[in-house]
Formats: sequence, C-alpha cells, structure tokens
Amino acid sequence: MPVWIGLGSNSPDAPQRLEAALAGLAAMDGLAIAKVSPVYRTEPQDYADQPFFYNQVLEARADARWHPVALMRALLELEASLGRRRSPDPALRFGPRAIDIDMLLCGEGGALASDDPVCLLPHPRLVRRAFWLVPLRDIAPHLAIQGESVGTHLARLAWTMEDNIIFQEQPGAAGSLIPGESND
Ligand code: PH2
Ligand code: MG
Ligand code: MG
Repeated sequence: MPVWIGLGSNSPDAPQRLEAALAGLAAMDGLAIAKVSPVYRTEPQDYADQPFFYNQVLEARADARWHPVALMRALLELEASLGRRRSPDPALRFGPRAIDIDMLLCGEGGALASDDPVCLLPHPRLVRRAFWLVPLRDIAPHLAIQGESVGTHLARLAWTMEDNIIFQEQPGAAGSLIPGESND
C-alpha cells in the first residue's frame, strides 16, 4: 500500500530533525521509502507567531501487515522518540514543534478514505496547506485528492514561492478549522 507522509519542524535544528525522521522511517520494518521531495521553508500556518517551518513530503510503500491505523500509531511513536513533546495547552495545538510526522494520503492513487478518529484520511487539512501540496506535487502530481488534482487544489490557495520559501496567506473564516477534526 502506498502512503504519503509529511514531515515538519520549526525547531532551530529543523533540517537535522527531518533527516532523523527520514532515517527512522527508513528503519521501520515493512516500510520502504520510494520518493522524497525537496525540503521547503514555509510560512507558519494556523498559528502565526512562531518561526518558519521546514517541510518535506515522502512516498513510501507499506507492506500488508501495516493497517493505516497501526501505521499512524507507529508514526506517533517515532515522533515521540525523536523528541516531540505535546503541549497540554490547546492554544499551542498549531504551535512550534520539534518534529511532526503526518499521514497525508494512503492507498492506490491516495484514494483510501478513513474516518477512524485517530487516523482521518485524507488528512483533514491537506488541501488548504501549500506547505504540503507543493512538495506533494513534486513527487506525485498524478494523485487525486477528493477527485481533484494536487495542482487544482493548489490553484485555490493564496500562496507564493521565492527561493524555495513558501508563503501563504492565512485563510479567512472560510478556511477555518472544522470542529472535531484531528490528526495533529
Ligand atoms: N504544522 C502545523 C501548523 N502550522 N505551518 C507550516 N508552515 N508547516 C507546518 O508543518 C505546520 C504549520 C501543525 O501541524
Ligand atoms: Mg501531526
Ligand atoms: Mg501537522
């Protein structure tokens, strides 16, 4: 089963954190990394007052023993082992993070849908984040997300790129969070 995973960090050693996450994923049994996007620097979204992030997307093949929910739990464990500490303060849900490993899409063509509360697929905020869609387009432009191409989703967002730095205007009320959605 193909799976597309997003990495993010805005700690001072972010590039090393992304490398450690890639190495950790490569070392997982039954998971083979197939493609890796460039690393982008990206303007923080959803919580503006924090350093710019480094983001990257990769494509992996998970063998049959990996149910998406089990894979999601393994990704959360890998995050924790790489120094991720979750703040109990809900205001910091989108705040600074040492390492974030997010499952973005799963299944052939990214078509697997899941409403499992620990593993919503497609990732509920994927289509409004240029910091995921730009690197995803680099490695998998053919994917359809909810029936539309990565490029079509990107064309709806107010974003620009300069020297591999992605800027995006914070969406207004229309782009605000759906209460209850998750996969942080
Ligand atoms: N992750 C968030 C919140 N905001 N902004 C950028 N640019 N990159 C991220 O990875 C990111 C974010 C919550 O996971
Ligand atoms: Mg996350
Ligand atoms: Mg995230």
